[in-house]
Amino acid sequence: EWPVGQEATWKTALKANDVDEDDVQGVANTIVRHVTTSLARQAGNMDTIAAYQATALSVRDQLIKRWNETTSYHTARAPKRIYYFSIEWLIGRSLDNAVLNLGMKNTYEDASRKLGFNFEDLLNEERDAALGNGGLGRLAACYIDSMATLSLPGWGYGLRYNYGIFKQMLSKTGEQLEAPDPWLDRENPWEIARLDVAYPIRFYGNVEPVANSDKAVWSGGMECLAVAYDTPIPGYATKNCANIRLWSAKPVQGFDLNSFNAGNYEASVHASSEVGNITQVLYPNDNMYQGKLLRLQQQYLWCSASLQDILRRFTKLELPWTQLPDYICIQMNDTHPTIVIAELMRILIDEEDISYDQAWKITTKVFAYTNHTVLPEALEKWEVSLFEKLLPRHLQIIYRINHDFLQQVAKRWPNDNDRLARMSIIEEGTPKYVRMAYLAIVGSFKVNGVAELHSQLLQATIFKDFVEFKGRDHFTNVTNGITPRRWLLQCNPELSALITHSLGSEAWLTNAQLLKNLIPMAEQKEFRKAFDIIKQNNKRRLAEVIEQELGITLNPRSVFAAQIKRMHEYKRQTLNIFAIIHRYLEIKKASPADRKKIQPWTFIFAGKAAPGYYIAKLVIRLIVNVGKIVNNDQDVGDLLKVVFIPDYSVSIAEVLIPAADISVQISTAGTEASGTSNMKLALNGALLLGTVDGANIEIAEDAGEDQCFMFGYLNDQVQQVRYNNSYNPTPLEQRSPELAAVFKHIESGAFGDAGIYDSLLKTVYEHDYYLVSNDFGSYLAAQKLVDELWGGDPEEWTRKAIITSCSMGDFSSDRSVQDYADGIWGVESERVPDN
Ligand code: TH1
Repeated sequence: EWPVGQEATWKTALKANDVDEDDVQGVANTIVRHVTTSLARQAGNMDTIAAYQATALSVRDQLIKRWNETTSYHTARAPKRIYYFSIEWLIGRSLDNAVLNLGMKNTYEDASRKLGFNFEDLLNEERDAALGNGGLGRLAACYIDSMATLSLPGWGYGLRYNYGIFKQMLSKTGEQLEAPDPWLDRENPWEIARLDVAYPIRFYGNVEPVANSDKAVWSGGMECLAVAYDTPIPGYATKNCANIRLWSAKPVQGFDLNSFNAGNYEASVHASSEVGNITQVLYPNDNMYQGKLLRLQQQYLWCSASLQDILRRFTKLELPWTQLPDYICIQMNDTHPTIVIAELMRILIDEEDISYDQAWKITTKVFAYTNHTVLPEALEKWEVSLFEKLLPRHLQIIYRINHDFLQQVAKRWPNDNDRLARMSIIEEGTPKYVRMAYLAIVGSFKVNGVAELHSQLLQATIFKDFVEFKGRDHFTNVTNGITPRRWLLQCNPELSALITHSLGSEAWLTNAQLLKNLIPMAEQKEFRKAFDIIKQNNKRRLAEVIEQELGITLNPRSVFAAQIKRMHEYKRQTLNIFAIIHRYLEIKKASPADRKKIQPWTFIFAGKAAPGYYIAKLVIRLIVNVGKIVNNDQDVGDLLKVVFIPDYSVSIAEVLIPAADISVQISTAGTEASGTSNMKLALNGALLLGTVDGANIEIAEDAGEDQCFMFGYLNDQVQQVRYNNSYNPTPLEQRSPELAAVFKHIESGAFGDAGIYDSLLKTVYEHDYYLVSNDFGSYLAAQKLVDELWGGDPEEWTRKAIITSCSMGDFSSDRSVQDYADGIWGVESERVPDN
């Protein structure tokens, strides 16, 4: 391996660069070396930003070492690999997570103290990597953490947006303002630019058929390059390190040489601007599809580059193409990467000379598809004309796939034209559309939903025809999960220490089922007290941040109820804010003596609205303005506070979640596919106040319904109620007199000029598609039960919180990822030996 005769020098050098996990001076040495070399500063001359950067670079060295060992081990072993394709990666910060997963947190704390810094301060200098909107992007981040921790041979693939999710600010009148998120303005120590790993990507152009074959030649149009940037992801308690490879678009040539030579400098740079746009910015829609050309360009660049990269790795094995499915599996995180199916077909047919039929056999054994939503407005449908312009060859292939597929359908159901129209990958009409979910189902060997109810719903509703055609086995469920490393160990160090102490080991961090061994501790007063103190400390920590940032003083003895998620009608932040106004009116009505019996609540909201989502933005405005009135009302005092925390992020979630007493999960039944903040909050001991929807159902099952406050119409009643709301409407006064009173109060101008919320109220007055009025009464009733427990039996509350937290083992993303590995991917652990 080594240059002949130089082995000793190499080995000595490698050894000299090694730092033991507990070698404080050694770690300090590497930090100082980065200050004086990488950062080019005089030793000692550094502020906290520089100290953070040098520390991050030191940690990065550790990661790269493991990354190298993992890659060469996997190359030598050549196992089947799993590739997780996600258009969003909502990673957040990496420093704390990395040192914890490396088992070096103490060492780094000591080293920074010895260099004159407080490690906690350094952590706060890091910017979030916010390349995602919400649950879907954060799920990918949790899954790659689990893939690394389970030592699975797997990589993530995505896009390196120059701008992540926008920064949210609030105007004086409570309106959401958006600013760009220039997260790369400071150098990103967590990425490794691989300027040598670049693939050509074509857009537009022409297709020429090749006579007597399935092949075609696609040429012309616009070419650019996709360049790789790697983010190493360390596993916990393993040397394995996974990778997220993100692509950045770059012009094939920086400028046009001809114009440059002709002295036309401006024209020479100009040509590349369309290419430069492609990976500029993340689309800020969650659960909402917008058929924009630039988005399709993003999807194709990402998929084509990733696939070329994967196939290059496979071809080094010098195996026949028929063995591709034995060596690779590609998991599609929603339909965003579905074009990769047509891309694999194109490469196999046009570039590798494989027949169409053979290519299809191979292709349909490689892909699996995860669906994350049943909301019709979120399902991707590309206009055929746009598709044809940008990706003409792919459209041809999709037509062929559809043709063969419909022929099979027609064979099974002769003369059923309705069925053919329903199932066609091409939606006929003006305009015509490509239905990406259908293409994903037809091109995959497995389709899954993300919680039990959601998976059942998929099979019973939007994919029913496909279940009949493909068979039950084509569809399955993998309930979502969250990584206990970030969502307990990192964000709640005190509770983690209590758990480790009580279990006598850290094994729960890789085997979350062990948490249930602590359930009996809920009966012990001492343990309850310890648990309670930790919750109080976390609440105080949050209250301090809110006091500092927003100038609102909170009562840490009040119920902290958190609804923290994207703003969306189906998630019903409306239900919550209307109930808050109701509570406010009750407090105002009560006599001073009666007020003493009212339980104090703090309602905490955080979440962004898509910039074009008018109603969601109005809800933010209402929440903020209700807060302004309520928080400053002398009659109310400590009994009610309403806080909207701007610019919700992974880092903010890490402070909010450990401080919550109540987890507000109140989507209309059947609308929230899974939810994942419900899992994070429960793991940190918040009681579930929720509807019978998504993963709430499984959380309540595991924690025990006694621990939860469930309410609202069930999924199977929603259709009927919705129908009645539209076609046999009753006045709001009858559906819910309490809500009618709340609306009256809003309309009186109590929270800003009369009229500003009219269009929001109208959605309820009229169709009330999300059943806000229908569920209002039972939501109030559920809150009343919360009041009784909080005021009546605090010990019992803590008991329930402990039981909830310790029952969440099933919601570790390790369990989810293991389910995928066993049930779908067919990949096994390949652990780098410890030596
Ligand atoms: C979310 C779902 O709404 C949520 O219920 C689920 O827990 C989460 O995915 C993870 O599975 C979704 N996010 C998106 C984002 C886009 C399109 C569809 C969905 S569904 C852009």
